[in-house]
Amino acid sequence: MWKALRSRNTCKTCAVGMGGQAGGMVNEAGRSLEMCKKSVQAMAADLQEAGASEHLTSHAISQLKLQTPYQLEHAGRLTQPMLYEKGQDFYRPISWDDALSRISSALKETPAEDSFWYFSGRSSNEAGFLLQLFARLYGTNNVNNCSYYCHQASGVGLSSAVGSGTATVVLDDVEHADLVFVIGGNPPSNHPRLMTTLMQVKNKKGKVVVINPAVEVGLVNFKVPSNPFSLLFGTRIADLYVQPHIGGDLALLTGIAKSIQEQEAYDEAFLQTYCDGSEQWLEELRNVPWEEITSKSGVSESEIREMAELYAQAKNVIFCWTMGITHHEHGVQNVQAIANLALMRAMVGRPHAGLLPVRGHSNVQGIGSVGVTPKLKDAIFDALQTQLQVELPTTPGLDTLGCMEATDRGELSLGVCLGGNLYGSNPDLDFASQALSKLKTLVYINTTLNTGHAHALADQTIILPVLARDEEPQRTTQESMFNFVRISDGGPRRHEGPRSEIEVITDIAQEVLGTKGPVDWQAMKEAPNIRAAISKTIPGFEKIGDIDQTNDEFQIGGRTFHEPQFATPNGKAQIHCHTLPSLRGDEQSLRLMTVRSEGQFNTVVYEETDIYRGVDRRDVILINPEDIARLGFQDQQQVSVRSEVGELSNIVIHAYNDIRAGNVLMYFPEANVLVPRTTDPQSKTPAFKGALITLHA
Ligand SMILES: Nc1nc2c(c(=O)[nH]1)N[C@H]1C(S)=C(S)[C@@H](COP(=O)(O)OP(=O)(O)OC[C@H]3O[C@@H](n4cnc5c(=O)[nH]c(N)nc54)[C@H](O)[C@@H]3O)O[C@H]1N2
Ligand SMILES: Nc1nc2c(c(=O)[nH]1)N[C@H]1C(S)=C(S)[C@@H](COP(=O)(O)OP(=O)(O)OC[C@H]3O[C@@H](n4cnc5c(=O)[nH]c(N)nc54)[C@H](O)[C@@H]3O)O[C@H]1N2
Ligand SMILES: [Mo]
Repeated sequence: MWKALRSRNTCKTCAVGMGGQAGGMVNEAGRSLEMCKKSVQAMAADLQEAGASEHLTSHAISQLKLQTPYQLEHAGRLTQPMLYEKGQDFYRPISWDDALSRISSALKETPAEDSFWYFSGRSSNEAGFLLQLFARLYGTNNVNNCSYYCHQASGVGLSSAVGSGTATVVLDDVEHADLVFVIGGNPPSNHPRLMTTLMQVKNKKGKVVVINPAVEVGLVNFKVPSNPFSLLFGTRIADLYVQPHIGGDLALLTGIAKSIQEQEAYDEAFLQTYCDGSEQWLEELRNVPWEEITSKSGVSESEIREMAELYAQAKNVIFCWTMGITHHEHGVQNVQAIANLALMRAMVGRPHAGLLPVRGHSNVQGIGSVGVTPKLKDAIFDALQTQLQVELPTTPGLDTLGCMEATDRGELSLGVCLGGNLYGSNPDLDFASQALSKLKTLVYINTTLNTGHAHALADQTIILPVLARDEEPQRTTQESMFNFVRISDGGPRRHEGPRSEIEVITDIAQEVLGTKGPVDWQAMKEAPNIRAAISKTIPGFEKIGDIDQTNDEFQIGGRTFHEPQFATPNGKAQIHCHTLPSLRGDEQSLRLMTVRSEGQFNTVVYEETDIYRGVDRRDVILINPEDIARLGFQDQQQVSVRSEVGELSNIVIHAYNDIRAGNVLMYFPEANVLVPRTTDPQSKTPAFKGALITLHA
């Protein structure tokens, strides 16, 4: 374990960007040597014995369906291709040759437009680039990634504001900030390494403001493991902790802006010189009544003014946010409101200040950069056509939920999933199972088992076992949330059986498209050749072409804004105006957020306990005692939880003071049964934090 964690590979968990050539426990600034429990757990999962294949042959589908994510994950590594055919009770092992030829035949028989291609964010840039290229040459743009269930609203919102969809800052900027806003995220649990950076900010007398309907203990006080003082006494994190209602952020952020305007603490010259749209926005801020802001956010005027006061006094401010902002019907508007607030005080377009969406999977950003999106950026589309001499489809491609819905309508018949758990990460799980079960062929490319392998079965379902990042025979690359490209050395395989993602993709592509096409798939088996193609076609990735010689990990060009020159067509940032949405719900219903516990990574559950929230089981609903009394229930009572799309029975009420009354918390992925398929119209991100539920004895 120790050796594996320190090997020269990018960390497998979140996108803070640990590892690469500095070794798995060192950050981008090359400074701290840090442990994170989640990376140990993810590594432990990959260090598991083989077992998943036997698990599938010894358990009937009906038994697998009863198993928890924990049981499936702990069945061991997948080492053999597995096949399930409708009507059978069990999966059965098949040879690689058989699996690949079944997949190739299915692809040849299916019109390309009837297929979809889903990617998680664990795979390498090289595998991502290759598979999206293959899918397009095969003939479809139904290519998307887990970002559509994650930070898509950040990408769309940021692009609309500054012309580029990722962080505007580098790690060093955050370390120099004197104020950091942490909005809608739980980094102690989900981005532990970011806590070291927050501690550094605090140690230099900087301040942290948290906006979150729940008080996350680690944001109040955190023990940074790599710092002995912090480990013993803890580091106080939040200077101000504000609890809006779920979905109240847009009103709250508008309120802070209004207060800044009232105190005339905004930078009028900056807005006029470097931004478009500020006049109308300032006018609207002037007119929006405080009453509307407080009732739609659930935060008092005095608290909002206190936040604005801290903001007005700060010189270098970083705004970070996570799923509490994006998992809403107005996710893009939330992100735009954060950008407005930052721009109004010239906090974008210079060093030590800016916008930082705290990304999820370790390479989700890279997967998006290298073209795993339904619509390619024009520059990439043109470069692929001219540099690789290929002809790409121009039909519109579907987003992730779009593919699920088209599948349910019977329009798609073949799906390929590179990693992830498409079923388990979906809203409305019953629908997800029903939709995916209508496919003729479903291909899962995974390292371990998950709930999708039990609940989402096509006529023919094939699971291909692959190597993890640190077992790859060749080097691969990943991109962090700071737009920094890392090299992973790979390493020795731990099991006979799994193949490299690159090998699997090129084999299928060669079989389906033949050897005579414009792309030499045989040559693409060599990762440096893939990098050469990426270097020629993906803007900002030019340096990746020499990386095998130079060994230089690099910052992607054109994304970090240290000057007020933005990536929009006229170089100016755009300010957006919004109508404030009302809070959801009424007297009887409660606003539900579906979130992660400390013991899980997305749909993979490593342990049942959530140490931060002090909860030792997952079949719970965390409710403020006021709501329990008001609705006539008791702490620890078993209830049914209902929403417009589903019901979960035998859920235990857990009295929880740290959540704002009127709002409740349940764990993803179990609670996905309750989440409707409501999406943000601009980003297509489901409102995983915007469900309404009622309780029943
Ligand atoms: N240990 C661990 N690490 C992970 C993951 C994991 O599952 N486990 N997953 C990875 C991935 S893919 C991602 S995307 C990130 C996710 O990282 P987070 O976004 O931190 O994850 P969530 O658990 O969804 O937490 C959302 C937070 O938003 C708050 N929240 C909910 N609704 C609202 C709202 O309306 N407004 C505001 N202001 N806050 C709200 C919740 O109280 C909670 O603290 O973590 C990554 N890292
Ligand atoms: N209700 C609710 N739903 C949500 C969310 C929420 O907060 N609430 N969060 C959403 C978010 S932010 C996200 S990102 C999605 C997560 O969506 P996904 O990325 O689809 O799901 P994961 O659970 O991360 O995928 C886990 C699987 O990845 C496979 N895997 C791990 N490493 C590798 C590898 O190196 N290669 C390959 N090929 N496979 C590998 C393993 O087999 C494992 O079972 O869920 C979304 N769904
Ligand atoms: Mo995510």
